[in-house]
Amino acid sequence: MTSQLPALNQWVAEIAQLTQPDHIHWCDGSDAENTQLIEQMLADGTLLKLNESTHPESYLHRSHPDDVARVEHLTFVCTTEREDAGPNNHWMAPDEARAKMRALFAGCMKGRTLYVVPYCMGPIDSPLSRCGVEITDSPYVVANMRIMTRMGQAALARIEREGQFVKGLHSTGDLNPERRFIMHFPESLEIQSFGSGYGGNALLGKKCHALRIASHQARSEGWLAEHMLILGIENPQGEKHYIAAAFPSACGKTNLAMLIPPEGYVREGWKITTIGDDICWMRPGKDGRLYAINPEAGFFGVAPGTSAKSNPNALASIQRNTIFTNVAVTDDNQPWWEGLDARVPVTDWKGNPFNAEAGTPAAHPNSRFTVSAKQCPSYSPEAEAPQGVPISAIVFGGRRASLVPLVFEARDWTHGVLIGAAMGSETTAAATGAVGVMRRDPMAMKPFCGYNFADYFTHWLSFDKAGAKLPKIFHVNWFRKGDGGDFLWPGFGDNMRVLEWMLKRVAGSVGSQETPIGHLPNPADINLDGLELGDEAMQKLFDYDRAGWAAEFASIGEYLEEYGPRMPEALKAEQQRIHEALS
Ligand code: OXD
Ligand code: MN
Repeated sequence: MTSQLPALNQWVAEIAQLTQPDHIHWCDGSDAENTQLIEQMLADGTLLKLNESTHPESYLHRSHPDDVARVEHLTFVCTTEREDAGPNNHWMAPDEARAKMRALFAGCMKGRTLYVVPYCMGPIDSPLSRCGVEITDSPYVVANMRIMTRMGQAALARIEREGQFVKGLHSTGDLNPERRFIMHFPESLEIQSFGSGYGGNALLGKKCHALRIASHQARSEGWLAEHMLILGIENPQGEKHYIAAAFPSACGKTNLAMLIPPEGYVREGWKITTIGDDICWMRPGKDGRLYAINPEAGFFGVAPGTSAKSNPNALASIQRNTIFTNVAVTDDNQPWWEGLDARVPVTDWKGNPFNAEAGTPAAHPNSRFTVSAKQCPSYSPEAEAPQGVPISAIVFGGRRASLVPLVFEARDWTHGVLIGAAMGSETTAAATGAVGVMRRDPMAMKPFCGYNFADYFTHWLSFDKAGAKLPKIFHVNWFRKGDGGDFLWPGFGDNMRVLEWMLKRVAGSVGSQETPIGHLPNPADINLDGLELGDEAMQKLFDYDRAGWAAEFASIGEYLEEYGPRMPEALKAEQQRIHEALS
């Protein structure tokens, strides 16, 4: 097969010439094709079948033990000018990167099949969607892309119509970490990834396209590509609002997106629906509001910690038709991970007998499930709406054991952009490297912004113009700890209480405490019925520590300075104003 687009045929032919595959397969995304690929992967051990009666049509994949997370130190943005990638990215000159990758790709598909994977990020008929083609030699990647994107025939038809697509080239190579690179060429809309089969490095539609390349495209076309979940809230009167929320990887985006409200709320008729759990593309509509789509079609969620208590909707979603990666297995061949339940698995994520005494986890801390969003009980039909959903509030949040209160609201858009730019969080297992180290992660985009953060903040500020009806911006911290080291806020379903307060602020129906860091809630305006929060919790969740924040703002000032003269004056002025107010 070939396509009706000469540019696509020619690119596939060039790559085949370079990589020398035994076969070329154009993916149509059909059930028959998927079945055939699964059978092939079961036969060669790439997939293992899980318990058919408890988890029908579900499979386990064990990745190479050195290939279990995104590799930020091997991820590059290759712009002509180094400054355009910014201090937030690793940079390599495009010619040097192309030569390096050419050498790695030369002959790398001998004995393998080259798969051509046309995909669409976003509903097929949405003007906000963008398409790409991934060439890969991994059937595991093909099966995952089929779940995570609109993949196959319909996407190819749109690509042929539009004539434009992001070119992604991927090979698992020999999985040698010394020969692993994830390169982005935003100026020519290209991605090249070699030496990893892990999700974020290999499913090129996700982080590489929908965030790094798309953020660059969005800047030039006047929209935003963000690392945000999107959820819908319906109140008992039937009014619907949509909230987009940015949190760093493995900080509970999937849990918040699928939240089940506390009993009292359900009784009153509140409902949460899920549009997306990881990525949000938004652009101003004719009425001046921001309209958002989820460019993905599935969830690539972190398994550990997912349970009937923490996220019943996610657990219900992954009982069938699911690909699990690097989880443990029980004696009756069910997938298992830390935090799921009290059972003890027999096999760990590497396929070795599990020894509970050894003190190491049975599932990899970054083990994942890949599942179609349509299987989620809270999935909203609005996720398929071509025009997207209007956003009422944007939420930024990180993991902060100290200092940062439960919730506060920005005074205006510029202040909100500063709140996003100043976000800090403790690192997690979603990327290789130390876990639990506090780092600045502006808008949760540190690993994903395809250009200089200073230009990115300028772009964010530019949305505040005549006629714009922008969402309110909030900051939350579900992870505040007490002096004894325990979390002070119950989190999960109880986060609904904070969302309800946000909607009251959007409606203008409650006041707040004005402070230099923003509007803090009057605790009486947040529904805390049924919670037992002690004095320490009330004080740390709802108050702010002036001296601590003065030090934080000094550090935010130093951080902004790292970006030099490109950093927008308006943001620096906002930082200085707040810093002075705190002194
Ligand atoms: C993800 C991540 O996989 O952020 O979503 O790492
Ligand atoms: Mn993510």
